[in-house]
Amino acid sequence: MPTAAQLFVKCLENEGVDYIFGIPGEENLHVMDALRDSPIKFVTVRHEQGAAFMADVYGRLTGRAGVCLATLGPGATNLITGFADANMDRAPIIGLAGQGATTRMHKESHQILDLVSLFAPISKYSTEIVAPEVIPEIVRKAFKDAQEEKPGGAFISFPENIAGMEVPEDLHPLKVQSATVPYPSPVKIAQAAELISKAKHPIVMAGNGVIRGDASDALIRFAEHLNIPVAQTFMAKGCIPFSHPLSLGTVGLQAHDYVSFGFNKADVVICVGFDMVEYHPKAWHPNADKKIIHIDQTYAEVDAHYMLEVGVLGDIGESLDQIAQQCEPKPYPNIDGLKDHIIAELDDYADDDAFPIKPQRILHDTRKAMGDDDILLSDVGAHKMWIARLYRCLRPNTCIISNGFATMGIALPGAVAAKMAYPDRRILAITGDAGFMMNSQEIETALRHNIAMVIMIWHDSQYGLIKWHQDRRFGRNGDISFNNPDFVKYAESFGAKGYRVEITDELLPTLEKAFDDNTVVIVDVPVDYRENMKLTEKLGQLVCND
Ligand SMILES: Cc1ncc(C[n+]2csc(CCOP(=O)(O)OP(=O)(O)O)c2C)c(N)n1
Repeated sequence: MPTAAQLFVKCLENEGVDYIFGIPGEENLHVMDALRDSPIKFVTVRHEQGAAFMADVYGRLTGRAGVCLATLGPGATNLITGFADANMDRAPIIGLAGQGATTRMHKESHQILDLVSLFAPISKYSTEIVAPEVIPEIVRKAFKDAQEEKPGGAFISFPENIAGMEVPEDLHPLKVQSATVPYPSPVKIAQAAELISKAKHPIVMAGNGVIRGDASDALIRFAEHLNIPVAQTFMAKGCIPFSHPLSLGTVGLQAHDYVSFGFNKADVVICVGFDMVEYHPKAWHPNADKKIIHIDQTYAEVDAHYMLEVGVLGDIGESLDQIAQQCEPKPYPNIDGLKDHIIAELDDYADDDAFPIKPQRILHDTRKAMGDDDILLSDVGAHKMWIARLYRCLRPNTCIISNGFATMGIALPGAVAAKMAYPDRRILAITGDAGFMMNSQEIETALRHNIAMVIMIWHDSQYGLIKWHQDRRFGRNGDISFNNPDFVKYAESFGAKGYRVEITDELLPTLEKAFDDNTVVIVDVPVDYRENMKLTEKLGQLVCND
């Protein structure tokens, strides 16, 4: 008779799981042994946080839940940060942890923690397998909850004594039924169309829900048919190409930016797949005086600055197409000036050979090195703000930014998962030196799995974003500096390659060489973060004339 662990692994196979990222432990020996007979590949990592970030990014890129595994107690607590990141960034993720036997869970006992309660606030579903026969239901429910809108985390604690129990041969995984997205209500479609028809200056605010809902093409059709400009949140980059004449670029930097002029002028804001965990409505709607149309698969969150005029629930692409059919096109909006500033910011620095290198020049050269479908993963810090503003993203899911939980340390392990999901694309992690050191151990994992990826470190020996905030708020800073290892030698000590850029014009050729090396390569890039406060000052002086 099969064991409960074998049935569990069959259920994972049934869900289409390709990889499990994790660290084996004593309490999941049965599961690990069952994996020996499974096509699922186990990716042994060097820290459970790395596993959770890999599952996070794998889930975000594929729409299928990424799976991470740890042992009980300290293994499970190490999963928490990456798991919480996935949950708040709306990436489907399954967390699996071993647990002590049910016969010792009622008392103080070695390494035992109430894991179900620990994961409850950071997941949509958190449960324990208390009997082998419920495994098919638990696994199906976990994947269904994790993958359906809004996606997020599902956690399963698997006590070791249950995992070793025998189960009847006729217990099978449950059938996977694909989610049906509801059709939008014709009444709501008509209301939204009427509001847009009457609007003088409508604007679209697109969020990551557009990409998750595979509605990017519909969004472009909608914008083109009605001549409505589209701003994107950090996590929606690429839902409309930056180069599209109706794309306003990215919003989300709390400071006043060029794109926000579009919002100042707007009377109707059409929020499509927008998620306020990313960008608080108060930041773009301070006077709560505009009419909001919410188009999404799920209900809008309540917020004093996000009171709806109309909510259209259901398939996003379908909703956009139907609304567009019921509206007359608007006159072409006068928006050229807004994006021109951003384009000029990049182009003006194309030949800037000052050293250390300015963020604008780094991103200019980075764009040149990356093909349209290649994937850039940003870590969290000042570099993320520059990437969000200036990286000209052309396709959905080609610039991955964590902006729900906004967790440092995601980019390097995320890049490992991105390469596994898309082996034929160039994968670039851009990270600060602090975020890099948080999960640099996964370089070894990447090398062991023959993952080719480039890790570009923006080197300033400081928590750059925090210095920026301190300078901006208080005009002085402190407790933000640290020392770094020699990143080139550090790379080489793993058996990876390392390059230090010492002349600005070497950046692009170094990046090209790094990709051609076809292994794990660190590119150490000294960055000139004096540009941070210059940007703050420049944006602070912006005056909106219309
Ligand atoms: C895990 C985690 N810890 C702390 C923070 C708060 N935080 C955000 S950015 C930042 C500094 C990042 O420094 P670095 O990685 O060097 O990037 P830089 O800002 O210099 O580009 C900190 C401490 C966070 N977002 N995530």
